[in-house]
Amino acid sequence: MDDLLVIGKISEEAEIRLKAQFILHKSTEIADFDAFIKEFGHRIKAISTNGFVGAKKELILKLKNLKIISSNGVGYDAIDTEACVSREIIVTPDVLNAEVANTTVMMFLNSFREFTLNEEHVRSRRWATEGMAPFSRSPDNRVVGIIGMGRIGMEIAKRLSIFNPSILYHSRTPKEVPYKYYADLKDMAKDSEVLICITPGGKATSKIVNIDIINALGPEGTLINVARGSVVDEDALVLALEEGRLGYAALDVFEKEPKVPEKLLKMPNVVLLPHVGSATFETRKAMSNLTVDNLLNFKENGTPLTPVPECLHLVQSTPENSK
Ligand code: NAP
Ligand code: 8YV
Repeated sequence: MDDLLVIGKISEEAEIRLKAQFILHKSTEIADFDAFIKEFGHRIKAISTNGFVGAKKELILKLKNLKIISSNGVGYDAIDTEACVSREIIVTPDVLNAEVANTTVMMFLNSFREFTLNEEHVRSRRWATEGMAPFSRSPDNRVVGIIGMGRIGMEIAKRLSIFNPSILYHSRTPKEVPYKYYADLKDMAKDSEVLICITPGGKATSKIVNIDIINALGPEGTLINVARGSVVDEDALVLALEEGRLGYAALDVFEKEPKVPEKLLKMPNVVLLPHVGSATFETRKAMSNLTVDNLLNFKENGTPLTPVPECLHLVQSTPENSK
């Protein structure tokens, strides 16, 4: 049996399925990790991890016989792709598109209809003492710019359609979609009332939403980030909200999770979520199943089901990959 290093928590069901095919080493039960690597490192052929913890370069380089890293999630910015040139990275795309899009729609609605503030008006008893809560803005007929028109971006556009938005989008290449394409992000920000970030994280998208983009979105604008904290310049965002150069923000992701800038915690015009885009029982179960299916398929046939583009050449190379 091959040895599998499990980084982070996995479900009971996943553990049972994996145990039937691998010798499991759970990082949560390893007291001295360096000693573990010295003793067992050469035996580890596979890693199971998640989007939060990923797999660091130092670890990947130490595991000489590592062939595959299976990550529970679609973003793999926490896995060092450069260190992985000869190992496969697999993720769990598509099974979470609908859930992450639902979360985004909730953030969009909450930004406009201010449910959190309205709820607080009731809980604090101000409804009884001060009367009706202030009006909020309608989510209907807005101009919405989506940064990243991929699997999730497309689902967001689809699910927002009941609010009759004009959808614009920015990505590196135009897609076959019935929305207006902007090669220039700043031009799109100028034309948008709402900007939604749903690109991968990592170097290529680091702080692409910078002060210029935030200023272009403007004092009535709403920024929604469900991508990665790294995509937005968080300091510039906080300052713009403070100075009224940006109207609203709804954030599911942050630069240094689980740390959230203190100033944001006190602002009434922001919606803050603890990275729960895909976090429902149903979707996390589907993601977990796909993480396991990938590993089992790799073990049986040498090919994972959903490799990331950087690894396609490895998948196509030989059916003996897992040997
Ligand atoms: P995807 O299908 O690969 O789509 C990514 C989109 O981003 C594509 O349209 C791509 O188009 C665009 N893009 C990539 N690099 C770009 C760049 N440098 N500048 C502008 N656009 C760029 O990915 P997905 O499945 O939709 O997932 C997107 C991301 O969402 C994940 O990587 C993850 O970080 C995040 N996510 C967050 C949560 C959460 O819980 N908050 C959950 C799931 C996923 P081009 O290649 O043409 O540029
Ligand atoms: C999860 C995510 O929070 O898939 C992603 O990229 O951000 C989320 O679905 C995370 O990956 C769970 O492991």
